[in-house]
Amino acid sequence: MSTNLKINSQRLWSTLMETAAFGATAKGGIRRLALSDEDKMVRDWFKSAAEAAGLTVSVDAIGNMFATRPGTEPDLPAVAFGSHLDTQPAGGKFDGILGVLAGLEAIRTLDDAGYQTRHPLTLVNWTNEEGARFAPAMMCSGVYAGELDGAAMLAGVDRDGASFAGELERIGYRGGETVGARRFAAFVELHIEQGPLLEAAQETIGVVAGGQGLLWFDGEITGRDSHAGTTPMPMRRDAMNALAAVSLAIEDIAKAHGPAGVGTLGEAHIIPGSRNTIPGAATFKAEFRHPDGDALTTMETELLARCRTIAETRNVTIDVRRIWRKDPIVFDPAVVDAVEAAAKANGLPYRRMISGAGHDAFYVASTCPTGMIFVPCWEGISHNEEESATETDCSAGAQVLLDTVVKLAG
Ligand code: HGY
Ligand code: MN
Ligand code: MN
Repeated sequence: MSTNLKINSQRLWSTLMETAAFGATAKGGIRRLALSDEDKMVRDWFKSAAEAAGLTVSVDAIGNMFATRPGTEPDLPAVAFGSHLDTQPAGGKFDGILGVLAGLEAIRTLDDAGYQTRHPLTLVNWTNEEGARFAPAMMCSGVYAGELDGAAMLAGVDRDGASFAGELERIGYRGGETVGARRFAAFVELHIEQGPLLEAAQETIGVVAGGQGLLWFDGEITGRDSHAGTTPMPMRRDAMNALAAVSLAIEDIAKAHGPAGVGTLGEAHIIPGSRNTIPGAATFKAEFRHPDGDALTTMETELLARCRTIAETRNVTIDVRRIWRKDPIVFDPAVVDAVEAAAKANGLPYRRMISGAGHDAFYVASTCPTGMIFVPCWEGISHNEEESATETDCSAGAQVLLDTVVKLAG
């Protein structure tokens, strides 16, 4: 199925390196939190690059950016592709960004060839996929899909109290398009695997058949501040040690539901934060993931039970609540087959697999036939400034994306 349309590897790579400057960190990564000044820089870059490629750019009321190329049959729904441009606090150059810039490269290749598809094509930058500054992750594809409430998301605040709506206004990307107004014929997302399987197997393409489910929790622990020197150990109501017990309980539960189950307590604050005051309070943010929805439910039940026990034995209160659940998803067989056919036609070693990481495609899948393409990343490392991928693999992924999109768009 490989068309004679060949992406320009060097041009793709140079866009990846150029945009890595927006939020570049000293260690070679990117800090580009959603709706930050750095996010604005890359959005502005993306908008002008898209318009220079002849695309019409529209922004919806929650900041999702849609860049559309006309097809020969304008009444057909667009075939869409893309990903996200925001990053983790200490993120890498490829997570999300590859999917957007490979989409731009696909458009540029079609322009060079003067090739027009039947369906219009729409390249998408989804707002706030990471959920690092404003929870949850995959937020604005979730609102687009009608699975997250837009007003509630706009009212959300970051740890400094800045509101999502205010920040969206500030960077000038609170657009006029109604969220969810447009629907696609299909959506394909290219992404680095963010895990070790493809690299270890020396395979170039992951034909992604689905994704595991996620649970996110927020929690507060309340004990009592007291003097580190004078308070006998049995009398302490130490919120830090209760926090440690909660974190180890999350690890226990994940392992008990292994090997697929995973659990992380990734963010915490202890109060008041003085070496010689026993911490009287702590807040934490945690998550579980599992490919099976019932197992996720059991993991949540077990966590609540463990928190009750920890609270009683340590004489603290623990308030823990689930703030987000995304069920496991299965991608559309026809789109998955189109990705597999493109990998085969390009003679690329591939495997079918499910995604351990969450992606905007997980939400878009509830609105139209959807699939994903993975390429390897170095040692499977991601959400890390050392995240890296090779030009060869990125270009192979972009080629499979182009061929898949052309197949779906006619
Ligand atoms: O958390 C995730 O899986 C995604 O990288 N935001
Ligand atoms: Mn991502
Ligand atoms: Mn990510």
